[in-house]
Amino acid sequence: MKFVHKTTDIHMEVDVLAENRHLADHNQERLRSMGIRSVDVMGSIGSGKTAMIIALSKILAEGGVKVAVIAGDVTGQDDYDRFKEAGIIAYNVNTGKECHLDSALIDRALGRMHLDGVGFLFIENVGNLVCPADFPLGTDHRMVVISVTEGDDMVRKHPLIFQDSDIAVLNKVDLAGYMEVDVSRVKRDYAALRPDRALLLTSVRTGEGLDQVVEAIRK
Ligand SMILES: Nc1nc2c(ncn2[C@@H]2O[C@H](COP(=O)(O)OP(=O)(O)OP(=O)(O)O)[C@@H](O)[C@H]2O)c(=O)[nH]1
Ligand SMILES: [Mg+2]
Repeated sequence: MKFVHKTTDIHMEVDVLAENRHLADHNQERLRSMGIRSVDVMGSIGSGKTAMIIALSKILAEGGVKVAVIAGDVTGQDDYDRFKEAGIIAYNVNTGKECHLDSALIDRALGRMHLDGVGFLFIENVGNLVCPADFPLGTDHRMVVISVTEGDDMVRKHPLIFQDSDIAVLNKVDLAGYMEVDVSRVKRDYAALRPDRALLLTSVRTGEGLDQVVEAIRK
């Protein structure tokens, strides 16, 4: 009896992930047909995802690109309010108890947003380095943002999300000295996982490294 129960659980998980991937393909087709480039911004809680999206949007807007954001949070609209205040087209998605966005939530959001003339869409995922990894949303890029305030072991502790992302950023490097974090150690950990890619070092506070992130997301 116990064995049967376990088997059922596994099939349910496979179904959920397969359904998510199916809808992710649908989201990708929809965004591409509208000429919208897109990035799923994942990362640890408080690593600077919202601040970075606002800073990147400003750079893209200066280059004539109209930007929209889907703000994903468990509850509330704090990040949504910050995007609106920054003059960015924004849509708020609350996941309730879930610790990640999924393709169905993005499908629904895209159906309700006014995206005329938008060239770039950021999706801010729920802040954590575990759940979002299994749920691609159909974006062109998946970016993971960590910061020096979480210490130097995030890549070692959460390898999956770094393996499943094509862009990885270590933010708040302006605080590395205060936090006594060895940035080169984080770079080495990432290089061991993804020898084909470089960890991007940024400070939204000083603007360091942001141009490299823009270059990566525009590829
Ligand atoms: N010193 C410094 N502070 C930063 C930097 N980037 C963001 N912050 C600050 O870090 C705090 C958290 O930034 P958010 O942008 O809210 O982080 P987040 O990842 O969106 O947070 P959640 O959505 O709650 O997971 C804010 O007080 C930011 O001003 C940075 O590069 N340097
Ligand atoms: Mg945020």
